[in-house]
Amino acid sequence: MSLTLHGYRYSVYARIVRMICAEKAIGYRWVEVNPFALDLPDSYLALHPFRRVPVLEHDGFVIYETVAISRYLDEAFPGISLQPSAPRDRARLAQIIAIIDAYGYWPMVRQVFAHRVFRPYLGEPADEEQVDAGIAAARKVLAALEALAGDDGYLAGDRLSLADLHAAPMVAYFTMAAEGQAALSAYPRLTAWWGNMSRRPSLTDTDPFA
Ligand SMILES: N[C@@H](CCC(=O)N[C@@H](CS)C(=O)NCC(=O)O)C(=O)O
Repeated sequence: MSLTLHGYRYSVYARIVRMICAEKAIGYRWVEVNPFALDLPDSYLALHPFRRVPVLEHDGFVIYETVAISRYLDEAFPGISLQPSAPRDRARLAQIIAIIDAYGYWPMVRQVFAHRVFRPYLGEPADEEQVDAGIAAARKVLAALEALAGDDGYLAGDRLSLADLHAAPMVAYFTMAAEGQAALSAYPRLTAWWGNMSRRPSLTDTDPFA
């Protein structure tokens, strides 16, 4: 069996896939790709025409888009199941992941984390307006997730699912910013959820800043 994950060490989307592999004890070969590089080789663009990471290759089967990769890994490999079976729980899982992708990634990662944490880390200037706009937009996402989260400490259903693993890398980056940490603390269910998720080995073992 050959499994290769093309990803960028700082990518939250690649980290989602790495967390799934960790939770299901799936071994893989990691190929580092910086999607922001201007000189991405044609061989990579043949795998991902939209110049993003991650891409998964499994015995010649190539797939990109994290939602598709996540479901494939959960369904094609043994280990704990990361998708509920009840239709409403499955719908909730899909809804939460869609909210995170459509409304959460940009403000939490590309505005708050990028401008408060990553640019300063690289010695580059931060844009305070981006941080402020990101916090304002992220509050709406956090409020929505707070309202949807389950009673058992997980986002969808009563146990760990792809929804938790999709959210965790983005919340990890968001809360590296003091403003992000403060914003999250206004939401008690999410704060309790994050208290547990932030200690999971699948998250801590994939921390690019550790
Ligand atoms: N819809 C894609 C999004 C992946 C994505 O945006 N990855 C980021 C890194 S976290 C990336 O490759 N960014 C490069 C860019 O924006 O040019 C997925 O779900 O896999």
